Amino acid sequence: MRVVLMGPPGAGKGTQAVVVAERLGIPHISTGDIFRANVSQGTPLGVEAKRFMDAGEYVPDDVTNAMVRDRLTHDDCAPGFLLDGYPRTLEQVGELDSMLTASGSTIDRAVELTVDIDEVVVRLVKRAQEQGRADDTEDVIRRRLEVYAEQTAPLTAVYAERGLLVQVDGMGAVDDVTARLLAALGA
Ligand code: B4P
Repeated sequence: MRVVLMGPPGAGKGTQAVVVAERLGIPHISTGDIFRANVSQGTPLGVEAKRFMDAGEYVPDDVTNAMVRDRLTHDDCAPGFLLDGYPRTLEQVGELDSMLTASGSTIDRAVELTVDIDEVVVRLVKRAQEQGRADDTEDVIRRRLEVYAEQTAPLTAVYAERGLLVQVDGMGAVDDVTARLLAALGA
C-alpha cells in the first residue's frame, strides 16, 4: 500500500505514521525526520535545510524531491510506503506522480489528519518545552501554519479529485486517532 499522510504542523503525522506504517508492514518515510538527521550530522543537505526549517519555511522543492526520489528506490519500498510530510507543494505532487509513473505504480490513499488550529499550537508549544526543537518557537510555529495554509492545504483538493482523499479526525487521544486511521485504511 502506498499512502500519503497530510495535515498541518502538529496534527500528529509523525506520531501516527510510526505506528500505522509498522502495522501495515511498510516503511515510514518522513521528510522532516530525514532533514533533521542531516542537520544533526552536519551534512551539506542538513546545512542547506536548516536555514529554511529554522525560519518555518519549506526546504526548496528541488532539494526535497531529489531526496525522496532517492529514498523511494530503496528495496524496502517495493511493497509500499507511508510518506509523512511529502508532498507539501503542487510541484512535489507532480514530482511524486512522475516517480511513481516511472515505476508503474500509484498512490492508493491520501489521508488528511484534521485538527483544530488552537490545539495544534498547544501541542507544538508543549513539544518546544519538552524537546526544544528549533522550529517550535511561537513565531516559527505561526509561520509554519501560514505556509501550510498557503502551499499545502490546497493539495487535499488534488487528491480528492482523484478519489483518493480520506479525512481522519486527529483530535483526542493518540490511540483513538490511530484506531480511526487504521480503520480508514482498511487495516
Ligand atoms: P515535519 O517534521 O513534518 O514537522 P511537523 O509538520 O511539525 O509534524 P510532526 O510530524 O513533527 O509533528 P506531529 O504532528 O506528529 O516538518 C518539519 C519541517 O521540515 C517543515 O517545517 C519544513 O521546513 C521541512 N520539510 C519537511 N517536509 C518537507 C517537504 N516535503 N517540503 C519542504 N520542506 C519540508 O506532532 C506534534 C506534537 O503533537 C508532538 O509533540 C506530539 O507528541 C503531539 N501530539 C501528536 N498527536 C497528539 C494527540 N492526539 N494529542 C496530543 N498531542 C499529540
